[in-house]
Amino acid sequence: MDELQVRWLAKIGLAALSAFLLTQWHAVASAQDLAALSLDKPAVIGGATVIGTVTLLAEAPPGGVAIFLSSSDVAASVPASVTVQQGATSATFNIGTSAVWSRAVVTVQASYSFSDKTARLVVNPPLPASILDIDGDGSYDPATDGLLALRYLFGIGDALLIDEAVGANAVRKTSIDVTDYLDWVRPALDIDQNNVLDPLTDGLMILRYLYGVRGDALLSGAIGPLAQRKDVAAVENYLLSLKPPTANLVINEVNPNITGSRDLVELRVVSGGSVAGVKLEMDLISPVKLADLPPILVVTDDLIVVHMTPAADEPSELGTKQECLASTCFAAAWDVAGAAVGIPFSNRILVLRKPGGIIDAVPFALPAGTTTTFPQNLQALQSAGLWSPANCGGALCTYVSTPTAIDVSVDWSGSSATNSVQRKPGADTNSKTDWQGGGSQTFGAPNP
Ligand SMILES: [Ca+2]
Ligand SMILES: [Ca+2]
Ligand SMILES: [Ca+2]
Ligand SMILES: [Ca+2]
Repeated sequence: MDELQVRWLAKIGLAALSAFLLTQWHAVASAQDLAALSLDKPAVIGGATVIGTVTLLAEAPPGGVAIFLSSSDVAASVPASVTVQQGATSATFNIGTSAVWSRAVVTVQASYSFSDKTARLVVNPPLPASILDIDGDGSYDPATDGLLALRYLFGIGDALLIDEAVGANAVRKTSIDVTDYLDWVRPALDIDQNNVLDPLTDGLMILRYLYGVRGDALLSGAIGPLAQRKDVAAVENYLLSLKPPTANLVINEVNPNITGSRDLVELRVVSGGSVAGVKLEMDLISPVKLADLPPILVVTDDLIVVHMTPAADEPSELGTKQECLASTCFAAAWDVAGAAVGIPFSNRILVLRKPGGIIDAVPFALPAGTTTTFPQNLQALQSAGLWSPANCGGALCTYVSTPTAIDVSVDWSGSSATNSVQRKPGADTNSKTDWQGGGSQTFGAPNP
């Protein structure tokens, strides 16, 4: 009973005191009774069921005890209450989860009288493509990704988990982010498929594979009891599936001129693989990030459409091309949510980049464009050997050179609310002749 309650009691007088004490007796006694709320797993892929357990400090009194439940997020649903039966100290309940497009961190709460307990549950999207890129920097590295996986399998968490083991461009930098990620992909780390996650078998093979060890040496002494995946070919194929190569892509269609900065960029897959770690940027000098591609696996001729300034119902598709149901998404293409910026309809270079290099880059210009930073950006692209011609008549390309910086760039003046500039099918000479301008846009479909 706190000071406020004492003062309040003094006001209402003794007549009410006995009634108050009767109701409070139970509450005060039971306030200590809710000992714990626990979940059978800390993370699931949306759609799975989690079992929660509430535990009392003492046996439930006659009539049992109703524990009220709540969830902070629609991704996880709990019953309104769960009853601990008379004489029991605990009860379990099911937590249903739903499919999500991005990670949802949910707080599940159990309340009994004045006592609350909470538990953290992470509801994840489908498994990512590049599972062994643990730190999410777009590359597979034994000294970072391999070490993180091994430490995790040894049960190491917190600061020791990530100590000197995340790459410079890591997306997952903190121990919480890395642990959440490994909890998510955990089922895939059972390399020898014996239903046991073991650092000295599964972890060792992951580390060896990332160090380039192949053949019998990959498996030597590292297959657990009752393993179902235990021959060299099966283990190598499985590990390869967790470590797909980075896909090769080209910028395929652009419209920088759509109302509300809802500009679109289409990418075409030249050779399949993962696009995790691939970024779409604008300009080489002082680049502006337009999009981080999600960790999906793509195949040759797949199309990816990046939506700038995406609406809430245009999330990046992570599992299938049909996840986005908005009328502005494309059923036959991967829709990707870009940054909340438009692409200025001026002179710009669009750049597709992966860790360690540029995948594709295209300079776009208007016949009378005067963007001051454009010539230097074009010169940087040419000097990197990524655009032809490599210069303008033997000199640096400027607005007054012959030809001009605009002459050697793709003319995107035909872009309008409905028209776009498009790569000619199959053309990839890194020059303006690869492109055609001003036709009706064909986002999410092959270019004509
Ligand atoms: Ca990595
Ligand atoms: Ca195993
Ligand atoms: Ca789609
Ligand atoms: Ca197209």
